[in-house]
Amino acid sequence: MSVERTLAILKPDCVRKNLQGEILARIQKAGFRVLALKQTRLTTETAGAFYAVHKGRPFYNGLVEFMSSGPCVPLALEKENAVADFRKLIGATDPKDAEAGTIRKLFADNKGENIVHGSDSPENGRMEVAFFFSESELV
Ligand code: DAT
Ligand code: MG
Repeated sequence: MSVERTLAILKPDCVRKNLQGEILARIQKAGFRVLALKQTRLTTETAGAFYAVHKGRPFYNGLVEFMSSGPCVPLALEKENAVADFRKLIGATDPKDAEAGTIRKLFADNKGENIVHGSDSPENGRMEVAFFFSESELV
């Protein structure tokens, strides 16, 4: 296993529910190092660009609207096997399908508003980290 970077985003529903600290504590307890974090607000343009891979899907417009509906907290994380381990920590996209004890199972309302983003491959992890943070901010 190699050390990887992954991008997490505490989504606008997480911030609205004031769960940032609770979720960050779970991420840290699971052994992830935080290289960078900030609070920001995506516009429809930046949210659309971040999720460009889903353009054309029926849920795309709703996803862009939701992700730009309020502040979010992107985090650059590092750990051995970070991408797969983070996906395991957060659980399936739809909280109904997520395993017991996962972040989405515990805190998410539905498939569209599911508390947290996690990159799906090491390559996307690097690209998504770079979407939010410059190399000099990763410390
Ligand atoms: P994940 O976030 O688990 O990687 P994804 O990449 O397939 O899932 O989709 C990105 C986000 O889009 C997901 O977190 C929530 C939203 N989404 C995906 N499928 C959806 C659906 N069928 N209905 C509503 N929202 C959906
Ligand atoms: Mg995805």
